[in-house]
Amino acid sequence: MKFKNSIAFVITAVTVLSGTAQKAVTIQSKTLVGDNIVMFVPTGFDKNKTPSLILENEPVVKGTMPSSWTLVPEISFENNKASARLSLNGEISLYGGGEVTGPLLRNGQSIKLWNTDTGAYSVEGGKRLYQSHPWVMGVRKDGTSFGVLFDTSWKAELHTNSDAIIFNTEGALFRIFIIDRASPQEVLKGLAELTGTMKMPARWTLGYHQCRFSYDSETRVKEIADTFRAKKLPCDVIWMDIDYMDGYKVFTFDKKRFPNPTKLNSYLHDKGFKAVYMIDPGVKADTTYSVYQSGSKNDVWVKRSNGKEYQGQVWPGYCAFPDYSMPRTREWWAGLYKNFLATGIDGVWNDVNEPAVFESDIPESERLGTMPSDNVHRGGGNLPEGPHLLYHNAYGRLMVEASYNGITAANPNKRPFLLTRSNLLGGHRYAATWTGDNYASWEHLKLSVPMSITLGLSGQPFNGPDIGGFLGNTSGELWANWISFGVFMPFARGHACAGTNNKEPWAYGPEIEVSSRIALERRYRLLPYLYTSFYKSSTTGLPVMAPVFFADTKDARLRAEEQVFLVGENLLVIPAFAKNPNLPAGIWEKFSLIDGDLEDKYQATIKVKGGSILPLGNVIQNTNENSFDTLTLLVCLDKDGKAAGQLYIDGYDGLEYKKGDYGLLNFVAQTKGKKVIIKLKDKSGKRDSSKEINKINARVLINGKEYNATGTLKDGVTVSLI
Ligand code: NBV
Repeated sequence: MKFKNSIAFVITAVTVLSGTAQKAVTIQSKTLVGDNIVMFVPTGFDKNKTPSLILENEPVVKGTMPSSWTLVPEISFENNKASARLSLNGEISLYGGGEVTGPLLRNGQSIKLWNTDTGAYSVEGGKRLYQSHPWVMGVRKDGTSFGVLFDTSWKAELHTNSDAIIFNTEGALFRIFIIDRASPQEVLKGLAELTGTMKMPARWTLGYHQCRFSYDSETRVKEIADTFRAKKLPCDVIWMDIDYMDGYKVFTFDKKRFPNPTKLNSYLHDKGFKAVYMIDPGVKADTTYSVYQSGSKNDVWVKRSNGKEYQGQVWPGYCAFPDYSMPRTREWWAGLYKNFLATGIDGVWNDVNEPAVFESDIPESERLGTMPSDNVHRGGGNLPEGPHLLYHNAYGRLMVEASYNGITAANPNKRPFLLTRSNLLGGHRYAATWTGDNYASWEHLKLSVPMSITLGLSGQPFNGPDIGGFLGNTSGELWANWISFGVFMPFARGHACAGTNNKEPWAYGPEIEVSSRIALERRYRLLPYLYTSFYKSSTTGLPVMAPVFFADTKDARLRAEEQVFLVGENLLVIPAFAKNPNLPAGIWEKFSLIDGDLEDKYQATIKVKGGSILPLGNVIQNTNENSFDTLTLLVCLDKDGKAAGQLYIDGYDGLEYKKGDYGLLNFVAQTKGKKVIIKLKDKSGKRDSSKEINKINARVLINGKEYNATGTLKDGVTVSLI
């Protein structure tokens, strides 16, 4: 009963401090903080009780709420718990809530915001997962849209009912931001104005990633890497799970199985791979271990309510947990990455940072899977001291901020890559994410599509599932189906749990290997378009993987469609499993990316939108290779015989692009009689793209037929339709 008592203690303590409970709370200010963004501040709001861990910057008040504004929340406070309610009028499709199971269309759903280690999404029927996104987006019948951001990390529940959005917390009053704009896309841009955009990732992070919990020696890692190259299966990254550590102690290497990480990393680099290594938050409470020693010296650990150091059991045994709410902890933690990354590590994976705690010392019925809610986080800087109940949902988010700073400081001229399991709305500024421990089942294969779309609609564009399913054994058929659409998702990584069958693309026999190769080659062909979509996302906040209703926000048929998805605006992906999906109206031409892809039963059908031009590269084995000795422009004309498209190129890593070393190329196509003329219309950025791109192959798609011609970047291409 340890936990229940401590909760009771927190509640009683807070009640006594704040006096009598009250119900409806007046709104002290309703101000305009952006283009059609209103901030609602309840009377009694205190940022020392509810700091913002979500916004990128403190909003600047630009005026008062417009008189025509209709979306005003009701706020209440009872028993020291703040809640908000926004009434809904008319038919509204609801989306968002971040990492959720269940349908894309969120009407009639309830979720809990309490970050949880939930293998196979089994905790409370999948109602609480690893991350918290207190955010809902509504789309009206006419396609206009609004978004509501509840700016709090206190433990909460979100109900998206038919008549109201209800957000009940277990903590102090919080601010609410409402955006009301002409379309869901504009609302998501508004969300990014509040929470920031994803930083442009290095191009290698968009390649295929191979991972497994139990690549448990450098010999095995090399074997995996060598097999990719021998079999000509494109791949950019090999991942090191906790197996590389010495007794699961973070920032250490097992001396026998991973004796020389520098050598292993350069072996991988020589073969065109990058190496990503896991770092967990729990630090083994062992006085002979340098990380524990330095952490203790700097007094960085989360405390019990009685002031003692909190210790909980995780992989290495009893661990202390860094209190990332303290600036000095974040600084100390960031500093740990320097020597670690100096071994040639390219990216970092922060896992189990809900934080998950085994609690094997507590009777099973009372286990919460995390630390006690009355543990103390001491804060500092602009963060107050607060209980775990306040900081739990921000634990992963503050950890990745510290990790991000460490990675950036260690390699200031590279773009940091960090993957996290736990996070909070706004945490996309620091880390990409994956959807945790899914199961190798058809149900989870299908679910991975709405899950990833919803993350994108909640401000986290860089995400994807464990392709193939993490837990349980995966059949060849399931794998081939999953990888065939998984390669079109923003983050494409195959992963598997220890003790399950092998899940590499070749593990299921020759037939599935052929299909896997086609799928991977398709991703690499598409990289220029994908990279350009990431660029757009990083500058606007729009998702990379979008729901199909984004193609026509007024088309009611598309609002609940969750089997198919868009990549950027112009590519439609219809996974092989999709049954009678609702597809957007207008011109969409099916096309082939790789010889044999249209005949392969596992592959997703892909279509390009009328009026657009997709830039495609060559099939390469990894992103170090030249994608553009010929640039392919896939042209799908609109009803007027025109098309336009963009290609973004830069140094693919590093920060020179911020100083203008990039090229944003605008291509246009126009029909003249029986000819289509494709040319570079204009270009922004200082990069001399003609050095990278010379030859152009244009493929024009009209009514299921294809017409080709080649030309140059300078002169363009003329394609004859005869
Ligand atoms: O580090 C092992 C795993 C990892 O492979 C997985 O992706 C994480 O979600 N990790 C969880 C720890 C627990 C696995 C049962």
